[in-house]
Amino acid sequence: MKVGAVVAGLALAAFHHVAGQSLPPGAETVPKCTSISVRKEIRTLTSVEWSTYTNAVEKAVSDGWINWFGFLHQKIEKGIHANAQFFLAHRNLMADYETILRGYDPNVVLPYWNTGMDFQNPTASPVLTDRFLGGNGTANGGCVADGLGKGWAFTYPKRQCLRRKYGESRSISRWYPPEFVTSILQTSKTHNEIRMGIENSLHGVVHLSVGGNMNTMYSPTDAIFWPHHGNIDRLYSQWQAADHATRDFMYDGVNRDGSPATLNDTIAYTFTRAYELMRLGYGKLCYTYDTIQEANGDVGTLLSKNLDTRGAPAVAGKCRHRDSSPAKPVSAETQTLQGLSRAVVQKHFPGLAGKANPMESDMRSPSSLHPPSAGGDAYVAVPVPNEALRGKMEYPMTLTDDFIKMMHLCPEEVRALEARARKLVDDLNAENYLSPYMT
Ligand SMILES: *[C@@H]1O[C@H](CO)[C@@H](O)[C@H](O)[C@H]1NC(C)=O
Ligand SMILES: *[C@@H]1O[C@H](CO)[C@@H](O)[C@H](O)[C@H]1NC(C)=O
Ligand SMILES: [Cu+2]
Repeated sequence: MKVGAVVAGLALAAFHHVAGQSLPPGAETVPKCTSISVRKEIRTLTSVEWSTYTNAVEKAVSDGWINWFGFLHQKIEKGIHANAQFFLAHRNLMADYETILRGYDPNVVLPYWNTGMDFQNPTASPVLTDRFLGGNGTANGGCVADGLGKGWAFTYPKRQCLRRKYGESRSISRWYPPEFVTSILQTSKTHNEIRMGIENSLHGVVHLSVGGNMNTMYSPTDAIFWPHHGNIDRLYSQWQAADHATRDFMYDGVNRDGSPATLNDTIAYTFTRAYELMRLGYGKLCYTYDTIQEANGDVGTLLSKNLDTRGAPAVAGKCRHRDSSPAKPVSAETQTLQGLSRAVVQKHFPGLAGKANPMESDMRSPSSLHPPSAGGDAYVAVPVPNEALRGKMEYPMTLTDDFIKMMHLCPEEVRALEARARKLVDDLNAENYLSPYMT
């Protein structure tokens, strides 16, 4: 009893208090980045940004790096899925991948793909066309023949082309709508809750329904893997940014071996500890996301790809301490949720019942995919919701037992989350809701 109290006291004393935050042991040694890049939605890249990215990716593929990432991911699969390390391990993998790409071109910034915006008809997404990542595999061996994945070939795990087969074991129909993602952001109070809520839902259905390489443990060999996981990391980062003081170092749940997760844990197959990967803007995580910038009311910085924080402490401060930020914009899309009945808002979107925190919304304005004139050659789409679909949102597709097994997911957790998504859809339809993404 007494010993326990002393240990707890020491642990507390060891926390460093910096700017209102308690830093766990070790975290004070992780250096602050001197330069921050902004990861953007893939559709909003200018043609120069896109070719900077794809030229580096093509070189990494032909040099065999992509084999390495496929191998590594498969090697550590059990350590990094369905447990506490999911977000941090993939965050780390992406940072390493970006470092490799920057060896070819230092201007590379990883994009992300907001799959929620395409939830209603994934195969019609412009992202899955020749303009971006390419589409379904062809009849010729299932090999991808357009977009970024065109003609890719690997030696791991055997000599083969990049394959996709839409819906090979579950039809590629509805994904998870931004409304569901928003609900997860607003109701998750622990690291484990946000991890389960994202990993078991949109993370899984994209892997499964694209099929081919994406439906294997060497999925980093598909060009889709990286922008997809960029999106997963974005949502986790946004959830953290909604309450920096509490969530920047919130880490809980269990590791693969059942031991409780701690910030001093080593991430599977690395020398990197959890506390080094918790906070964007520190250590190897020198980036943020455009949606975080937008929610900060910091849209101007999006005009420049790299936000250099040297000599601009006001901007850096604004990104980190939401209390010092000016009033935040709440998008028109978020307002459509606020128009729902009190019962539905309280049940699914409790964050909207009080003072809405834009970080906890994934209801992104479709017009933000229409970037300012500097990116005038970017993809332009301002979808218009279809009145005929009011009250007709459909259930998201579900995971297969085989996929759940391959990903080492907990079936009860997955099925409970799927049921929750169906309840959300039922409740929205009962109020004759029209999603701005149902076009
Ligand atoms: C973290 O773990 C290492 C051993 O793996 C140990 O040397 C170090 O003291 C630990 N740090 C803390 C703060 O517990
Ligand atoms: C995807 O391509 C395969 C052939 O590789 C074809 O059998 C399948 O019908 C296609 N799926 C869709 C949804 O287009
Ligand atoms: Cu993974």
